Amino acid sequence: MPDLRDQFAAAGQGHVFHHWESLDGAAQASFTAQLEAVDLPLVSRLGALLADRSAPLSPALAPPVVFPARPGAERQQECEEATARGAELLAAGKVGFVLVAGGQGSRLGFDGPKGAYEIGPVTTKSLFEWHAARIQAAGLRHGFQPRWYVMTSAANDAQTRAFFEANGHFGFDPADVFLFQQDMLPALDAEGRIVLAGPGELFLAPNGHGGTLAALQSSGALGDMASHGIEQLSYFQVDNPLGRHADPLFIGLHDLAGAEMSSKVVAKRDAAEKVGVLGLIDGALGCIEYSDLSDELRHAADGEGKLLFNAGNIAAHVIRRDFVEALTGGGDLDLPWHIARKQLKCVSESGAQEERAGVKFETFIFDALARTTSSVVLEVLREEEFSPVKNAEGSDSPETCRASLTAIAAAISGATASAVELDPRLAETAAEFTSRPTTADETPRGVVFRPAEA
Ligand code: UD2
Repeated sequence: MPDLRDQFAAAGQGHVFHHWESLDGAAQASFTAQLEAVDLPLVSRLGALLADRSAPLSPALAPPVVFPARPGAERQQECEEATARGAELLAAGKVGFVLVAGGQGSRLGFDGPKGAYEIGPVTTKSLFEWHAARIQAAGLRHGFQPRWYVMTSAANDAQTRAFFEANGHFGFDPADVFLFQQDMLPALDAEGRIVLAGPGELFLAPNGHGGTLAALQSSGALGDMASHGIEQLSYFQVDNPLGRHADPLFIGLHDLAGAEMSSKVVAKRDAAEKVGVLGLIDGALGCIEYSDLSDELRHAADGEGKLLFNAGNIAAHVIRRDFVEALTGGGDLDLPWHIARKQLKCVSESGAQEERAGVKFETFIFDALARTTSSVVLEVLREEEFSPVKNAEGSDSPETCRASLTAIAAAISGATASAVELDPRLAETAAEFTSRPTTADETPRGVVFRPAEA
């Protein structure tokens, strides 16, 4: 123990041992394990970021080149070639599926991993199950056995594993599901001191979805992909059940462009919508956070009167495996750190519970876009591909998401109930759907269609 105490004291973090003597043996052991996992040099660098009072830079911002959602006739051939290429990569099993689900989803107010949230408009299908079905649908359509990589964090790993077990891995062979954990980081107070959640417990938070890259490497997921011949990663977030994770056009455009990392975007609802937009930041592709766009740029219009910064980031990417290998191979990924200021529930030096202003640190996956030499930005239609569950009520809530799922299912099936659900495995194979008799579910809430094999 003296070693660990000395190391923390030397880093100006000796206060974490304040309650040490009050802990019993088991508590001391678990606290020691937490402390040993802390990267003290990194904590010092993060503390220095807080101390840096220099004025923020004002980079030059410009809109990106976007491949339109409704391409004109002059692009038909390109679309056909790309779609064929994407389908070929899928059929050859060269695409792996990466779901990021390590976040805490606190805005939804749901106690449990967000993926366990039941989102089916008619059934109790969870977000996890929805994603699973979408991936399986791709396997059915293109004739391959998909591998699914799911990122959790210490905040929800055990619960997520239990949920997968309890639900029979949603029809996946467990050997085809690779769960891995991102790293956690200690939160700091305004002076850069590590915050304690309890007398023998650090206040830890997931290190942001940028942590996916390092975690793919350290968990062995990248190696697993290589051994299965996977060359491209289809990356997506847990909160959007509309995501088309095996979109041949997107995968094909990305591959034919020789892109390292590509992105899907939707047109912003209006200037006020609080989403990040893809854009050029001092000439490098990235995501411009809502709060970083001045009022003037937020409302600026192009020649056709459309918003100039209109490429709303839906956080769906295709990423080349060897790009992730190159970024993580040197051991220091060095994505920029983003600071989130929060009120943290913690324990004071006197041992009392209190709320204190603190800071969490995260890196973001889209900052890797700046490292690409080639990247495709594909616009897709919001009503077809983006209706996330973020808030308990209002916009981007379970209610709006179920309405979106219903609208899609109703359009495909012709059903007119207020809640309609179409199993994604069937939606992806719509051609078969039209030739198969539909069965109405008994449930009074609505109508549900299932494929014969589901
Ligand atoms: C994200 C984007 C925003 C927009 C929106 C689209 C950021 C900062 N903003 O907003 O620009 O594209 O999504 O829906 O990303 N996650 C982890 N580990 C973490 C943090 C997050 O796995 O440490 C996962 C999380 O489980 C979820 C996804 O990343 O699947 C998005 O996280 P979020 O809810 O914090 O992102 P949000 O909605 O603020």
